[in-house]
Amino acid sequence: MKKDELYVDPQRVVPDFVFDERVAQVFPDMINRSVPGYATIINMIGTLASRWVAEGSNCYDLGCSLGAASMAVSSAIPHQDYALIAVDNSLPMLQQAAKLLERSQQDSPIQLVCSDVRNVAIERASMIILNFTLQFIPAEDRQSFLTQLYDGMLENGLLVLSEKIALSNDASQQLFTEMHHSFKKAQGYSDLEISQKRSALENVLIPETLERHKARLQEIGFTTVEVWFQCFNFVSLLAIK
Ligand code: GEK
Repeated sequence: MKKDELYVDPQRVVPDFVFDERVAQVFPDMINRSVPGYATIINMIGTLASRWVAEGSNCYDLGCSLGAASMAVSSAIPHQDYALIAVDNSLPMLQQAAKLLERSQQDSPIQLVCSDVRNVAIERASMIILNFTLQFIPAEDRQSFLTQLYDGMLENGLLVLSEKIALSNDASQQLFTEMHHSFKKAQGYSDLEISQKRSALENVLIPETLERHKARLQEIGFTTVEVWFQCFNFVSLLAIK
């Protein structure tokens, strides 16, 4: 696995973050060292899939990056009678995902699709995974996008929504930001790398509060909405139709 050193050198102007070829090359290292609990979340997505992905249904991994969640799903499901549609709008990320899939030699029904997740027709979905993707969708589109997902889900279908969150209490926001930075330092990132990455993401990754996420999912119609994972300002929710 190639090490993420994208922000090691000082940059006069830090451009907005994009999922380009350079990011695709180092992505597994980047996300594991940036998102506390990422490996656990990926594992548990497999566990959730083994309960939810019904025969004859579709499972969607939206914003799939290199396909880690899709691979966890396909390893966890005992039958082959489902379609797994993994979507990302970054071609370099998908090309890297295709290489990894080929190498893994998994006999799985994963279809890689290069598209904006907002343009995907969702049908007969028993499970939809949004693992740290919604945060990159413009805030004004989130309600209609999630409604579109809800409409394409089967009764009792599962949405897994993982997000970096903002905290409405300023002291808590400060505390969790500091704890996240401590986590990144412990993972070997320098203060300069942390601050340059933060600037790069500032206009690109827009976090919302947990209360906002929960209220919106309930408003759309999901019957059960629960946090199943949290580490500092990183959460994963499950929402059942
Ligand atoms: C994982 N889920 O490893 N349409 C399609 N893809 C998008 C869009 C969009 N509008 N916006 C962003 N992306 C993965 C990790 S990473 C999270 C997800 C992170 C894609 C983007 O290209 C990237 O691959 C992914 O969403 C977000 O389980 O890097 O913090």
